[in-house]
Amino acid sequence: MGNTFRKLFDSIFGNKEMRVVMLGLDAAGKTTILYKLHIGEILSTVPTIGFNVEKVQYKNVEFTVWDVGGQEKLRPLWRHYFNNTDGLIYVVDSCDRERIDKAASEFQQIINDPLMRNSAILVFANKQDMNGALGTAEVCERFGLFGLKNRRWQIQGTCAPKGEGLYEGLDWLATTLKQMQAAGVSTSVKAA
Ligand SMILES: Nc1nc2c(ncn2[C@@H]2O[C@H](COP(=O)(O)OP(=O)(O)OP(=O)(O)O)[C@@H](O)[C@H]2O)c(=O)[nH]1
Ligand SMILES: [Mg+2]
Repeated sequence: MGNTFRKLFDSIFGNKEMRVVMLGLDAAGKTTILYKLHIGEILSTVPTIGFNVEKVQYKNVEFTVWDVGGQEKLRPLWRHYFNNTDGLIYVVDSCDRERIDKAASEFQQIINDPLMRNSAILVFANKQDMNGALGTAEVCERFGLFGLKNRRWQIQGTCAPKGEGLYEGLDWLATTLKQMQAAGVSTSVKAA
């Protein structure tokens, strides 16, 4: 479809394209989530060096999801993915109690970046199937989510290999981004 026709088609049928960046510390479960959403299968993953990107269609929204490697040496590269991003999916290993504060400080740094100031924020408290996982209320508290001002955010408990919670999260993201855009709120910021 040509670009102009595609835009007209999308405006009639309410289709939207959204750019989403998925971040979180290494081994949080990002790549597992991306492939569960994209092909519905459990794949074994290797640590991501660089990024994976896939399109995920859900409820009239075509999400382009960028899954970026979370190892410490790769984190300085995250900001290169912030430009023009509508939504952040931040994935937390809810069992990794030792690194929960590190996960929280990296999260705060992302959402306070000027390029991310308008993006909707979805936190996946992943690995809920494991004994000792922090619950969503505790992750909320450790992440300071209740104190966020003028931000649209949601937290969702997930178990990525089983797909549990993933579509509930995407549902929220699709609805929220559509509402924000319908209200004339821009969800992304373009780098100057
Ligand atoms: N038990 C359990 N294991 C999970 C879950 N999600 C992911 N895993 C496992 O956690 C490990 C790391 O998952 P990845 O998806 O590779 O993690 P990642 O966030 O992409 O890591 P980087 O690419 O290094 O940033 C894999 O062995 C997954 O099978 C979950 O919900 N429960
Ligand atoms: Mg990965």
